[in-house]
Amino acid sequence: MKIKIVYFDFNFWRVDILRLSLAYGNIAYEYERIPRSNWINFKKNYPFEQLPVMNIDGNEYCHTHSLAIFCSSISNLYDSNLENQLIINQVIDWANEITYRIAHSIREKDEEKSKKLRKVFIQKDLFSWFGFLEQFYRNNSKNAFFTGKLSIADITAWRVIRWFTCGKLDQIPNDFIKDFPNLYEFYNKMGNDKKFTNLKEFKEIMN
Ligand SMILES: N[C@@H](CCC(=O)N[C@@H](CS)C(=O)NCC(=O)O)C(=O)O
Repeated sequence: MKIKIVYFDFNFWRVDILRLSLAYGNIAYEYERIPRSNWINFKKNYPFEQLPVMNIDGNEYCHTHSLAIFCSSISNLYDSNLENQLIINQVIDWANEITYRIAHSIREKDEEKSKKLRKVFIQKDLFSWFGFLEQFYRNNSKNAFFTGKLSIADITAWRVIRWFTCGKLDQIPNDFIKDFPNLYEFYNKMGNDKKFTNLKEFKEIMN
């Protein structure tokens, strides 16, 4: 199978969970990065005019959740048990939900308006949506993983926590995750998995 992933020239959870999952499963892929500044010239070439896109044996596929299920299935990081599939899918949906909510402040070009939108996001959504995941993890996890063994759910939650704690999101303190002790512990444990941390994709994300 010939796989190519297309995304912008920056790291983001939507593409990174696909790459981390394939790499963890030792599955080779090509990676095409499109300069964000040039996107207007490329946008119309893609089925939903958004990235990430995956080209698999000459056919194009889109939407992070669908692509994550595909990548994790071939990497043995999805699950054949239907209840575990529901757990995994909800974590990916959570990642989409919190992304939609912070996106307003990221997309806003006017600096003052963007600051206000970020403040609203922090007051209204940041703590409640991380609180939802904390409770979800507490209710479902076993052996420190969402489904009892490493899956794309853990990779997704880890990558989104990394995004929110990397210090690049204005007004969000790096250590806010400490308010969610279960997620904080989960995040640190993922960083101790040598197979995971030795991936070149992991190193790129952490740099
Ligand atoms: N429904 C898509 C959303 C993807 C998305 O929002 N992609 C953003 C980058 S993270 C994008 O392509 N933005 C450029 C645009 O919409 O023109 C998915 O699940 O992957």
